[in-house]
Amino acid sequence: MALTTTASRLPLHVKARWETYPNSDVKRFPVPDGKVPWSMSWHEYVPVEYTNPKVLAGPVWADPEIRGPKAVKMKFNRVDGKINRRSHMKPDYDTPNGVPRNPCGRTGITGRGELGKWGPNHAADPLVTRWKRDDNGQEQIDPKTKKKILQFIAICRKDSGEWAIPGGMVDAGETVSVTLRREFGEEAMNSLDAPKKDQKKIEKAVKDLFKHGIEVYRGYVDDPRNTDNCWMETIAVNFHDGTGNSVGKFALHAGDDAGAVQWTDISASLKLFASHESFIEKVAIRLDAHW
Ligand code: RP5
Repeated sequence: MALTTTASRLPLHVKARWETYPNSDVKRFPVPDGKVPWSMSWHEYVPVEYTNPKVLAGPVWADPEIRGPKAVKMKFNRVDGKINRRSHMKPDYDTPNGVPRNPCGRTGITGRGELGKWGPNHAADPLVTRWKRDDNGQEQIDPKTKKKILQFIAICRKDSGEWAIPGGMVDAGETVSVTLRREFGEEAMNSLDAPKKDQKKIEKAVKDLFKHGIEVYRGYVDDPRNTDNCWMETIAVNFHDGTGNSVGKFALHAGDDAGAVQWTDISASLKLFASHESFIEKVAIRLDAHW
């Protein structure tokens, strides 16, 4: 079960307090569990300010500055033009001095780090599953729990080298269902181990499977890129190929280099990027699978 802060009942983030900020040498100001909630006063708190120069350079996916002489006003807690700045978990997150404050508490870093948007950065995570089968098509049972073993399509992230759900950011103006299909296509389909002539069949199988998703999670992600002023939120949706005759029958490259993709057995011993294990656990519970 996920830990929560006693003060807020929101999840207690852990990876968002990891000492070294991703892809940098920046060290976070250490935040002990008890000082995570903003409701705990802490005068000695001196977070480190950090925004990656590639974010400051102003690519299309990044916001402009909201502080200083070139400050641009944004509509937080609302849909702002094509950008959804509402939070799934806290509809009225605080914006002291016009700067959003992470509803899950202190992270030891201010600014945007690697993230483009102030406040919530919305993502979508497609959780594509099938039952594990032997060569005769027989479903595999875990000897201890006596429950069927699920597999999901995992990718190896190029940035951190960690295994993860093939999710991605919701682009400005995009619906979550489009993001789910696009990210799955970009990150997992390219590695399908299938001859060219089968690609059309695969595309159709994915299209059909993605018509019947079940949402398993909506809210905060304990992502190591989070800061005091911006954070990841996601909608995770399960697309289960129960018969194994749809996407489940296609082999994936089980490579061990960066950017690899593979069917991965689901169990409590999984170690994944951000809080992805907790989304997978929800799918295991939903399908009464081995965990
Ligand atoms: C996580 O980051 C989300 O759950 C999603 O999987 C991912 C989106 O970020 P990118 O993969 O686009 O970097 O917080």
